[in-house]
Amino acid sequence: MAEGSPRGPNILITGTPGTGKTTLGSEVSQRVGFNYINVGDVAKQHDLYDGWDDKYQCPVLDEDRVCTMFSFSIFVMFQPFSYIIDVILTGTLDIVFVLRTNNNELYERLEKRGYSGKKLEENIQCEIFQTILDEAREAYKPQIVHELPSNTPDEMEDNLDKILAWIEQWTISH
Ligand code: DAT
Repeated sequence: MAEGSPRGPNILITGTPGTGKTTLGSEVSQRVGFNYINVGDVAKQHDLYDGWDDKYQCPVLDEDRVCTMFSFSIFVMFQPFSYIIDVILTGTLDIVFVLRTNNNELYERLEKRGYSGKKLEENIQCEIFQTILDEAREAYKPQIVHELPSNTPDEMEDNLDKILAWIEQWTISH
């Protein structure tokens, strides 16, 4: 973005692994030309970890270093493991979308991804107890947090349309 031009909105797409963040986030960014940042991938590349989470069997994100790294971003896509959403991006986010998927569907997607045993069960429990939605509502102003169903390709299309419409409105009003 050129210097002096207005910034684009910061959008967080979050949800339990397998709910469709990567698919939807890539699609949105392609359509509108925003930077697309998959926080999970960047954390992996730069080793932005601080320990290991036994429950979800994944690395724990080093939130301070992640925040430093993403302070420049105009489009943020967060790939949660257990640490989910308590990244201190609060001040910079304009909207948060939490993707939700039914248990059976999510189970199949995660199994296909190679999850099994405790890791699979814990992630399904995470979705059943709407952990990420609750954490999002606690971490951000509830009015900017929106729940989106993500069970079928049609729902993915609807979500894409909703996000694109929101971006258009945001752009008009800024
Ligand atoms: P995440 O980034 O949240 O881990 P993903 O985008 O990698 O999830 O999607 C996981 C798998 O599920 C992938 O094979 C695409 C599929 N998928 C995602 N959202 C979907 C939807 N709304 N309907 C059908 N399949 C979907």
